[in-house]
Amino acid sequence: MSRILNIGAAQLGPIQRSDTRKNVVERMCELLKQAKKKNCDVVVFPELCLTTFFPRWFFEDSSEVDNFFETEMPNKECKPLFDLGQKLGILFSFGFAELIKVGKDTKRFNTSIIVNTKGEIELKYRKIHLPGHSEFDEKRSFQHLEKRYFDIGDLGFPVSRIMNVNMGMCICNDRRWSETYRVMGLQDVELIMLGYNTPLQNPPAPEHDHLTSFHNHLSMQAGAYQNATWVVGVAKAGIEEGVHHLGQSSIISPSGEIVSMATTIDDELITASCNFDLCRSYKETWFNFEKHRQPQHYHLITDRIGAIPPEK
Ligand code: ING
Repeated sequence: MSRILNIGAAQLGPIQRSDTRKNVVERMCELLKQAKKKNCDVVVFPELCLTTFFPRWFFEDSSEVDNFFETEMPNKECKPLFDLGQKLGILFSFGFAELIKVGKDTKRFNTSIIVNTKGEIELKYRKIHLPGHSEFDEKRSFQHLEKRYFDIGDLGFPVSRIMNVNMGMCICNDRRWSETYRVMGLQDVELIMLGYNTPLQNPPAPEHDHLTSFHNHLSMQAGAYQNATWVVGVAKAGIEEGVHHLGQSSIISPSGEIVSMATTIDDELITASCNFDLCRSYKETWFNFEKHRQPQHYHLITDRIGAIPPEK
């Protein structure tokens, strides 16, 4: 009996600074209802999907930026989403800015959670690869201050068996780093759920801008194929506060093929019937890690941070 789940990628269009969490959650609930009509078992929402992508702005002190963070989850604003997921029997993941107190310290994370059909948080991930910069950069037409506002994730890349499938998460820039997928691949992951907020322009390298879409899919398709896992990448898309964000949310099979893709830059649900036994033929042949990997030659990957060129 094949292990098949109907997966929904619930892309969100832009969230403006004036949009409230209440009306964003209403949009997310509408997508969950559409997912139910399509018999979805699982729905993936984008990164930081309760507010506008605030790292595009510089805030001198944390009192202003903390308004974009959640200090508890679930909370009053998100309760309708948790309740609806439970009512519809849909497991879902979504990203939000998480603020926690650790003794006298405050920690801020770019976080994603999986909520099960009992409304419980089944798995949590905190973004490890934080792109951008930490100080105001006057050369940029918009900022990307994730290194200023978030701490590096402290939970690793956990994989858990949920609904008889090995599930893991990552967030946005994580998808560009092969280590992200391989650490989960070494835990036999079969479904990686990720959200992204990706501006079409990267001010430090405008010569890359025409390849934003290609690099988005290249990264996720390679990660899926090289680790024999399904990958669901979901955008917060469209023009947010004047910044154009990539759409093209996709569901990608362990073969690396895109089996479903969004065609708008607005709220849009795409779905696919995902057979998780498809992973096996890759895990037992090309990517039988136990049989083919030679970690005794891979030390540089963990021993070294930056590249060191050869002496000659
Ligand atoms: N966004 C981007 C990403 O990796 C980025 C980082 C910033 C890309 C600017 C291009 C331009 O898709 C996040 N949130 O990691």
